[in-house]
Order: sequence, then structure tokens, then C-alpha cells
Amino acid sequence: HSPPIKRALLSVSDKTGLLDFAKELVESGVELFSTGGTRKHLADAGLPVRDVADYTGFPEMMDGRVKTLHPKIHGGILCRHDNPGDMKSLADHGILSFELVVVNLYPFEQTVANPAVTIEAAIEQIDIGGPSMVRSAAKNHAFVTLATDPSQYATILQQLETHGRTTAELRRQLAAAAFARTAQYDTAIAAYFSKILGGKENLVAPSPSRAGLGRWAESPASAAHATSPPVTSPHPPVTPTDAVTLHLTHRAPLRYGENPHQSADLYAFADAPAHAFVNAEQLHGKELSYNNLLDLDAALAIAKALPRPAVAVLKHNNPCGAATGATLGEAVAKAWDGDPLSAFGSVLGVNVPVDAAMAEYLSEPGKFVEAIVAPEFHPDAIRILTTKPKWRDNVRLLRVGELPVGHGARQWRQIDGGMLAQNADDLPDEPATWQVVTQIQPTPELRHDLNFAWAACRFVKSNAIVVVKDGALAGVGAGQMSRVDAVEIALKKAGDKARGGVLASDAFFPFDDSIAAAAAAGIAAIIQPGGSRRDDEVIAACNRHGIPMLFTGRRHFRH
Ligand code: 93A
Repeated sequence: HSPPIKRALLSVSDKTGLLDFAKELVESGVELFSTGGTRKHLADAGLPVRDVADYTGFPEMMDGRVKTLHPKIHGGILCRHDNPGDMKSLADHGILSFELVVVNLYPFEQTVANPAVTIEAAIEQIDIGGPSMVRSAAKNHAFVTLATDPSQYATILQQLETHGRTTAELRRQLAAAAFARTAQYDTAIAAYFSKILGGKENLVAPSPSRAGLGRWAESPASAAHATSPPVTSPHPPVTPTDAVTLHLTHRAPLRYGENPHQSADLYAFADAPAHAFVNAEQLHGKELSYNNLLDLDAALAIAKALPRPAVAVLKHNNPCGAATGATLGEAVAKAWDGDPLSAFGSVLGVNVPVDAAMAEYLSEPGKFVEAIVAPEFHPDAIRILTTKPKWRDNVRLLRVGELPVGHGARQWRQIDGGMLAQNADDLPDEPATWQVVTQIQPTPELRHDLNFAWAACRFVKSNAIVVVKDGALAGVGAGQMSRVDAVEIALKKAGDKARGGVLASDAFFPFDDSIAAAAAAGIAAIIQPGGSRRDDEVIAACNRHGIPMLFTGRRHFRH
């Protein structure tokens, strides 16, 4: 049994829908109180509204830093209407109760989204009084109705018009939404500080509670880990407060997940940069599916790692084709020819603007793609891709503007009841540090293909083997549980193209059997991280077969 709404306190930065809402409130006999800007907005529209400063007897001061931080405001919001002591306090101190609070906060998130913003300007956008009122009203939702977003005005009005008051259930829902909003707001502030400090806030971060960490914190494995030498990485370490950046905003429900019986949604990191894949603009085509998003993300990542112009052809999150060429038209043809059968119904990632030549190539009979992601699409390319055959109506075209950088980004994956975090495997290749471990050196032409093969193989699920010839993926062995199986699949897929091609392996060869298979298929050079106990045997096999081999010293597992 909530009290009827006699008085409303309005203090909003986002003034969307405010006038209509306030007009209805006034018509229902509600008395309005507001802070400076909000009051002016309402008064300019001819609505009767009292100034909070007049009511508290304190002017807004310190450039607005102190406007509503006053007992006459917070007492009026927090008072329990069924508590005689609280009601006496109101009377004793000349405090008026507020039964409706309408607050939305300084636009901190929008402010820091602008990369040019100064720290001082960002800090001024940290709202203090707003969240305080929101928290007071949400705590006292038994008696107070609270709007923290213009989308809630209609529901509140509808209840007022039909019942003269709001239901306890609605007030509790509004309180929950409000606490979620202040939590989100503080998370955005913490994430901003983490960004400007480059992670150094962790030096003073409270350590997570042992209870919270569970048995892993105490396990001998973690103790052993602590005494082993630190991993050398140019990335800052992943630390507990990175969880702050896990702050997500819901983007869209998806039609379904990996399969039609799984429901699914798309979320974005609140601080995702403008050119992140998640912010890509869909220019054409059917709604994106869960699998499309996964494959397009991988397609773009591969394309990004290859020399320009390049096209990557993805199927089930693995590349079945990828190529570079003198022109984009040449690159797409070479990429498609890597495995034309698998390319049917694929998604493509492109590292330069899609041009008419590429669009014409894809329009040939017998070709069909689900989606293309690229920095940009030439208008002619859009015209060609969206006319002619039937599938054009559906083809999804995604524009990212620029190729996302993403260097040093954290990656998160869910396990049952928890999350794993790591730095993305996105360090640039350093061919100058690679070592030729065989007696024979690869020719400069083979060097090109070795570079390409090494760049591509990190995007293939482990155990991963790729065969490359003339700047194009010729065969891929992906996701195999034994390396020699991956080799055999890649060689089989490459067929005649293996002869004179090069082979890359995402991790070392445990035995020399793979070398024998590669030699039999005519592979001309091999690249791999090295580091096996049997490296000597593997190198000896290459020497016997006259195959030059490079060690990169860096593994690229992808699980
Ligand atoms: O600087 S504040 O943290 N200090 C306050 O006391 C305060 N009270 C309300 N910011 C404060 N607000 C915020 O001002 C509200 O959350 C709202 O976003 C904004 C509305 O100001 P105006 O009515 O002057 O446009």
C-alpha cells in the first residue's frame, strides 16, 4: 500500500520524453521539484516546477558538483511512510517527502567513448548526486517509484492513470533496474580508470577472497606455478580487475544459437572500440545468425593477418581457402579455388574494400556465399552483389570501416561455472627471428609462401596443418587429435597443389612420420615452432628429403 504520488523530484541529463511525462504528472496533481537544467527545461515549457536550491536553502555550487546532496533531498526520498519516527523527522526538519524520483545520470559512457576527451573532462562527468538519489529511491522502493530511463515513463503513467498509484511489483522492478544501472555506471568508470592506468590499478586492488577463488587457489598446481619462471610476454598480465572490462551491453536477440533449439543473444563489451567487429554495420541481407557472427569474426581476423589484398573463406570457423594476389579479383579466385566444394555457402573476410571485380567473380554460376565482412564496399560491388541470383537477397554485407586493431585484447571463454581469460594470440609474426634448421635454405619464393602459411595456420583449429602454394591456401587439416592425421588431410585436400607447395604446422612434430608424408606429396619447405624432444629426428628427416625447414619458436594452438 504505497502512498499516492504527491511530489516528484526530477533531475535528468537525458531529457528525452521528459516534457510529456511531466505534463501528465502535473495534470494528475503531482508537484514537481527540479535541479537547474531540468527545472529550466520544464519551466520554459510553461510547467510549474520548484527549484531544488530554493527548497534546500543551498544554491547549486562548485559548478554543479553539489546540487542535491542534502538531507532535505535524501530524507525526503528515504523516509519510510509507515514509520512514525521517520515521519516525525520530516516534520521536525521541514523535509518534504518525494514519492516519485526521476533521475538519469551524466553521460559518462558517451563522454569517454570520444578518444579525444581529457581526463579532467571525463572526471567532471562522474555523476555523484544522481546515483545517490537513485540508490536512495531504489532502497526505499516500498514507498518510492523511480524512473532511471525514459523508456519507463509510459509504464509508470499507465499505472498512475488506471490505479492512481504504482504497484509494489513495478516499484521493485524499477529498483532492480536502477541498481543494475548504477552498477553498470560504476563499472564504466572503473574500466576507464583501468584504461588510463594501463592495468596498474591492480597494484592496489584488493585480492579476491580465498573463499571466492575456491580450491584452485590452494592447489599444489597453483603453488608450483608461482615458483616457475614468469612467462615472458609483451602483453600486460591478465589480472583480476580485468573482469571489469567484461561489462556487457545487450545488442540483439539472435534467431537461434548454433542449432535451432538453442536460444541466443549478442552482447557487446561496453568499451568496444568503434571499429571492433561487434560494431560492424550491416549494409545488406538477412539477419545475422550466431554461426555467421562466429565465422565472420574469424574470417576478418585471418584477412587482417594476411598481406593486402587478401580474401579468407571460412567454413565452420576454419579457413577452407585464403589467398593474396596482385588484385582483389585474383585473390578471391585463388582463395575460392583452394577448396571450391567447401567454399559453397561460406563466409568471406576481406582486408581491403570489396570492388566490382570481386563481386563479379562471386556472381558466376555455381557460387554462393552467406556473408562478407570487409573494411568497405564499393557502391558497384554492392549493386552487383545485391542483384542477379536469388541468394543476393540474403547475402549479409558487413562493413567495419577500418580493420579492427585488437592487439593485446583479452579473450574470455566460459567453462562450467567460470571464465578463462587470456591475451589474444595476436602478436605480429617476426620472420627475422625464425631459424632455418636444415642444411638447405628455402628460396625467396618459398619464403613468401612460408610467411603466408605461418600467418594462416594460427587461425586453424589445432592440430592444424596448412599447405600453401603461390600465396594461396591449398589444403587444410584442422581440429585433428593427432598431428599426422592433420598432415594427411591437408595433403589430401591439396592434391596436386601440394607439389612445390609449403607446409606449416601450428605446433611441433612429435615424430618424423609427418615429414615422410610431406616428402611423398612433394612439399618443398616446412615451417613449425620446433621444441619437440625429437626435433633432431625431424630435422634429419628433412635433410634426408632435401626439404628446408624453419623454426619460429612460437606455437599457435587454437582450441
Ligand atoms: O555533480 S553532481 O554529482 N552533484 C549533484 O549533487 C547532483 N544532483 C543531480 N550531479 C548531480 N545531479 C545530476 O545532474 C543528475 O544525475 C542529472 O544527470 C543532472 C541534471 O542536472 P540539471 O538538472 O542541472 O540538468
